[in-house]
Amino acid sequence: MRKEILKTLIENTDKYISGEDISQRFGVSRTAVWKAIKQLKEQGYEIESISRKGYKLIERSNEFNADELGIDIKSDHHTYHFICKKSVDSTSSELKRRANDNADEWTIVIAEEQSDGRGRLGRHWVSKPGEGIYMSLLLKPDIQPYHAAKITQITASAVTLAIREITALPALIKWPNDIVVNGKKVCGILTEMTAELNQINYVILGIGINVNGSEFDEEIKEKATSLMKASSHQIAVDRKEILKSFYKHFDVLYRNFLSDPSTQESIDICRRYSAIIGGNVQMIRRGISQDVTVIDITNDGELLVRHTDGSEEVVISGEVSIRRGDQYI
Ligand code: BTX
Repeated sequence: MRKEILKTLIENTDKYISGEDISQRFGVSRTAVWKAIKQLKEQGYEIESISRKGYKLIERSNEFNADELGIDIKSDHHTYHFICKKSVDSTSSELKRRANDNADEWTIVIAEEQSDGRGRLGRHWVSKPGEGIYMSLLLKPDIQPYHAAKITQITASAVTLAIREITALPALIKWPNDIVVNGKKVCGILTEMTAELNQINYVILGIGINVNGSEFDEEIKEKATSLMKASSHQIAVDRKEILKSFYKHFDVLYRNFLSDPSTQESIDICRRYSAIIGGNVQMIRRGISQDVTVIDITNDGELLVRHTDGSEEVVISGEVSIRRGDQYI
């Protein structure tokens, strides 16, 4: 009911809609309408109520709200199940608990902050309240496990396209799992999977995007930026617009991938917007740093590099970090 009323208010933004109209439309009492409006106000929606005129939505809540995301983000092919939290340890850990409890595919956990946001190889992801998108998505693809690495490339592609579409910032992909703007990291992707030999049980895609942060902790301030900080006008970016655009692109790329796992669509995007192809970088593997030239991303989403002795090597994503000089990239 609350979701339907919110939808009606959003569709009639800038207009008053009477309590009588709403109660007739949904066959509920005026008191039920009043209660739903009160709940929406508590969730941060600014709604004006004037007697004899009715209700008008003045401003949407800044926080993520599962009802609103469900109204704004839809697919013709599946139903998203949004779960929005004020605070969690990690959206990926929370989703894993739910996945082990049989959560549906396309369940999405989003939090305003994480107390224990996780990166790769046990690293930490700084997740300050309200400044970013901290989100995990549950997928159950019917594909061979060796194709799963491509899901990270699909995600990186969709995040990059969304950032470019909404902010016009020159976002680039730092293979395998980071998005950078002006050489600094704005997004990290953590892909986790549980699988049998020939079958994937589930994949949890964790995505962290720095959207509106302006100050970063000492440990990351040299390498991190946010979409707002990187833009010349320094105006806050609407996190929900980034999300909408991300799911629009992800839906298409992921569906094409499921119908043909050998598709090159997202690999081509990762090549086009690569931050490292053609560059000389340091590849750090198990604590050892090697100077290499990045030649290409292979059709399977691995990195093709040339060593200083001229030999070439295909590198898989799990094992390396990439740096350029003393810069992050
Ligand atoms: P990563 O291991 O490639 O990157 C982690 C490294 O990035 C850290 O060691 C630190 O140096 C740096 N870092 C930490 N926080 C930030 C930040 N906010 N901005 C820029 N750089 C940072 C990347 O791992 C994958 C991160 C995924 C995060 C998402 S958030 C939602 C989901 N839940 C969860 O616990 N993790 C994922």
